[in-house]
Amino acid sequence: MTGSLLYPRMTSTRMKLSLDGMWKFKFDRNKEGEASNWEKGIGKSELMPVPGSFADVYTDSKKRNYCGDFWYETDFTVPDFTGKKVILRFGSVTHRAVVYLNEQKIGEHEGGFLPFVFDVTDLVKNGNNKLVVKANNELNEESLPCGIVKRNKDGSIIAKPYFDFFNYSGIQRSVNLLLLPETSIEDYSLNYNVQGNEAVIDCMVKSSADDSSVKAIIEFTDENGKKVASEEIAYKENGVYGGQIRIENPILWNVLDAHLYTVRLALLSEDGQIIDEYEDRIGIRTVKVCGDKILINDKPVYLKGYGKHEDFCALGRTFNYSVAKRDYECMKWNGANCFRTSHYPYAEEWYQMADEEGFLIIDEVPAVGMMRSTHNFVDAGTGKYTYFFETPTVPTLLKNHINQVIEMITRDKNHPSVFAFSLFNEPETTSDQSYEYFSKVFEAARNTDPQMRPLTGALEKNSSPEKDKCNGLLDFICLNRYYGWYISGGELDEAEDKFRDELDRWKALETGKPFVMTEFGTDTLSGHHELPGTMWSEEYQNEYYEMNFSVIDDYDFIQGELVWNFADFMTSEGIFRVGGNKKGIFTRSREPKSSAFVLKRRWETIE
Ligand code: BDP
Repeated sequence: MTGSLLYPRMTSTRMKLSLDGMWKFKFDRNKEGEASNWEKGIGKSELMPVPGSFADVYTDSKKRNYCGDFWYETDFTVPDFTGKKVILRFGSVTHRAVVYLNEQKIGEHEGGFLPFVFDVTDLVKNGNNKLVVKANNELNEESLPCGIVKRNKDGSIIAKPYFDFFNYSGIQRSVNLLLLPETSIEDYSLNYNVQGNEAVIDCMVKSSADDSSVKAIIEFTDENGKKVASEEIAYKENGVYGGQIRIENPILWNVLDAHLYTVRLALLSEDGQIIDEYEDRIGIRTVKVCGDKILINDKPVYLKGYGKHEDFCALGRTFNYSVAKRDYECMKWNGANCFRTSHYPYAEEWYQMADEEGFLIIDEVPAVGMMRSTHNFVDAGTGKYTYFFETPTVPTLLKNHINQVIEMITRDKNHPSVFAFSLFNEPETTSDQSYEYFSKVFEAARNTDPQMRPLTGALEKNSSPEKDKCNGLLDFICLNRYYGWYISGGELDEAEDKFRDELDRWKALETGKPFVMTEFGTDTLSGHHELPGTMWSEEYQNEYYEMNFSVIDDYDFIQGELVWNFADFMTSEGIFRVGGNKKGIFTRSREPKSSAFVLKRRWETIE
């Protein structure tokens, strides 16, 4: 993969052309597409929305659950691009894609939740162009997220995820063509140091050209439209520029009190002509972990909020501004300040909205399912051990994991909302091999993030204080625990004792680190009431949270509570799920269960 992961924007030098719409679409059950030259055109087909997840538009279960290769095709015409380069950008294709333009393969991408680009200047034509994508949504143990496929008697395959969310697939995010200057800005990063009433900003700009005669300028404009800094930064090497910019009396970005600056980056020719310019919205803030506290702008923050999913009726995992806006409104209404992008990086617009709202995000890579279990949540704490990190698939998996960590951090590093990266969810962490594996993943992340943000990962119950080998890698420790649901369900007194006992054992370990509860919750059928509360009723969900909060409040090293889940969401079918996972505080259509009011009362009163 080559090129820039910058969010596609229009500026005076950049044009963005959307290729979204209805594309031709076809399943390739017998994997005949390549042999039959579908890259030249997929032939008889149907229309499918792009962006979109194909599953829930269907009424037929074979199509909804389809697993394997599937193809998309569209035609487009480009305006005159003389003197420009033409970049093709996919927001994401789940889980992997091979892309053909005008019958030629232009490249491929592995990983279903991150963008990729191709420079197609030499292939794109005046007049009609044919774009064909061969996508694939199979799961295996060498790529993220992990799972397997099962072959049916008729030769078809179905996905068996080692995770608890539906395997939504397709071209799930926007596709754009970008017309850019030949020499263009490919990347930038900022790192903030606030000293007294001055922000010292380390700036990096990457140009596509290794040409020291090209100058790079960075400008910051505040919310009132006042330019507060405008400076040239020095050429280093290989197209990279670097320098420091100082801003007096900066207005800091803060939790639920967002203040953003517009940053303008420009490349100029020797005689001062603009070659390329790019604009973005950034926030000046610092993030540190100090003892058992998480500090934003040197002040401790307590995280209140959710683990979420990108999930909505008919849309599957497709980004939709109205759904996202509703989610932020619901989260603000009940006093949340944070969410985790469980269990994969979300569409870029989620982070832009968090930047504007002052939300904190734990940004998670799709490293889920590393325990070979479809019922992680049930197996957690049973001592189940699958030798996951002791199999021949590990080297390829590690390569893919590291690639996706690097792509995620590269894409998301400039968002003030992103204050931490989560590099796994509930893997086996009790072996030396798991430690060896994750130390490489963490090292890659530390080498990639210019802001050196805290790194973390969510531990399931087998990763107990006595057995876990990986908590030393984490800057703060995230626990997913279901005392009162999977453990001692229906017996909240016993659940409370067990929860306290485990936290006492973590305390005894004296990690000196902050802890965050990243998952706890109960499946609850909206509108199902019982007195006394029994499992699945709204009353039980409320009692469960009251119990968990009373425990959490007794442990000073816990610096956050992200309940599971913001809303009910779709999963694979199974005996544990009724129309999906029902642990939402809101229903799938975003109406509150009564627990939303319990959280509101609590989160509006605790700091
Ligand atoms: C945990 C997983 C999460 C599940 C949750 C649950 O991290 O993805 O949805 O349990 O059971 O094991 O609801």
